[in-house]
Amino acid sequence: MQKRAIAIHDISCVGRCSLTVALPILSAAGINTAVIPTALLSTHTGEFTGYTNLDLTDQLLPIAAHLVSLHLHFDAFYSGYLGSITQVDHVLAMIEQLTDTATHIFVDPAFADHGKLYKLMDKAMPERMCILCQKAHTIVPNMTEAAFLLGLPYQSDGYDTAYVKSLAIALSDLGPRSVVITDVALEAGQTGIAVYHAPSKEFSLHYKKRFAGVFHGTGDVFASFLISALMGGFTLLNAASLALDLTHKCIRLTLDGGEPLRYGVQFERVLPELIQALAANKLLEE
Ligand code: PXL
Repeated sequence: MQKRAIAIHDISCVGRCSLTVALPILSAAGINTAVIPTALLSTHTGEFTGYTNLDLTDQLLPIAAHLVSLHLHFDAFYSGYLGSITQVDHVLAMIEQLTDTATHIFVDPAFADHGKLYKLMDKAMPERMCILCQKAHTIVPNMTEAAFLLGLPYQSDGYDTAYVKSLAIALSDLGPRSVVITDVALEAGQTGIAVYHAPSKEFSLHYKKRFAGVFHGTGDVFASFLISALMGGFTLLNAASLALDLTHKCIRLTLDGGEPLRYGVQFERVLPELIQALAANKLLEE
């Protein structure tokens, strides 16, 4: 049976983030993906100015009510960038309405990076997003979001493995069984992810060479690869490792291509590899 997901993020017309990466990546993974756009922006809010922003908050519950009447089962519920704390409350209501015990609830608490809230974010967002994370099976905060969700100050460097592990465990204690923290920098010149699976208590770190620059939308690209692999039957560890490899490749291709970084990363060129990895895993499973 084809898997079905519902993805709840904004649409930024230009800049390759949120729905304009989640939809193509999940679709390439063979997942029937429904979308609920939370806002319509002309671009993302990092490195662009003068963007338009149409808030779609008043559409969220009417859309959900109609979808409920269709009696659809979603294998994955995937929320990302949310424009306001009211939207977080609506997404909490949508979890009640649109998920069942077999739905994987995947929350990317996309509200901050590099120690700062995103431009339009309400200061109350970390606290409210924490309530949404409590309902999730899997969360994918970056290091800034991980600290802010726990009410801790952001540490840009000078931390150790024990600190990252303590963040991951504290986040999973909120509710999620799987926590993947991105943008973990334990050593100069490297960047990586921390993966914690609460049922097995397994914690691991995975690194790649760090490229200089700010890569917009890579949190969304990583999360979308991760959920695609999880839906494709990968274990958490294998899914996270594949998502890291593919995201790193997107960044490398983008730097080689010379396009301004504010336009996001060339994830399109990596989709064949995602499809191949999913097909190989399926063969192994059969
Ligand atoms: O990628 C996260 C994101 C999503 N949507 C909008 C954003 C950002 C990050 O800046 O501005 C509108």
